[in-house]
Amino acid sequence: MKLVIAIIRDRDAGSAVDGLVERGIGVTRLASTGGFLKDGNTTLLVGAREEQVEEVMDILRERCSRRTEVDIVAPHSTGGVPVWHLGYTPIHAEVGGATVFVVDVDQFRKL
Ligand code: 2BA
Repeated sequence: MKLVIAIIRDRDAGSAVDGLVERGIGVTRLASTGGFLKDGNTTLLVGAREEQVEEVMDILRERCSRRTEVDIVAPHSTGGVPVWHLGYTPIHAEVGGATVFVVDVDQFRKL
């Protein structure tokens, strides 16, 4: 048994969850926030048999939009300085696709 932890864009989450559920693969959807952009994203927890992992990857590949580059202007840390001194920093980042961790599951039980 494996646990696939996939961090994806919010806009791709519905389609990815539907793709997994349609194939009978269990999934839990969590609201998360990226540390760099400090923007909302979605984390999927997918418990899968070892032989299902590539199927999960295929669904994520198919359902999560391709990576694109974005330029945004984000508030930078105030480092304790009062908020009216908040500065803004231009950030260039690649977004989209999926960041995926696959970990071994020691036990999977439903009690
Ligand atoms: P964020 O941390 O908000 O990062 C969003 C995107 O910003 C990243 O996309 C990457 O293209 C860029 N980025 C992140 N850190 C950077 C840095 N120090 N310098 C320059 N650019 C940087 P992804 O790599 O696809 O990551 C998407 C989201 O996946 C991340 O959102 C974070 O929530 C998660 N993530 C990525 N790598 C992770 C890791 N090693 N451990 C845990 N979560 C991770």
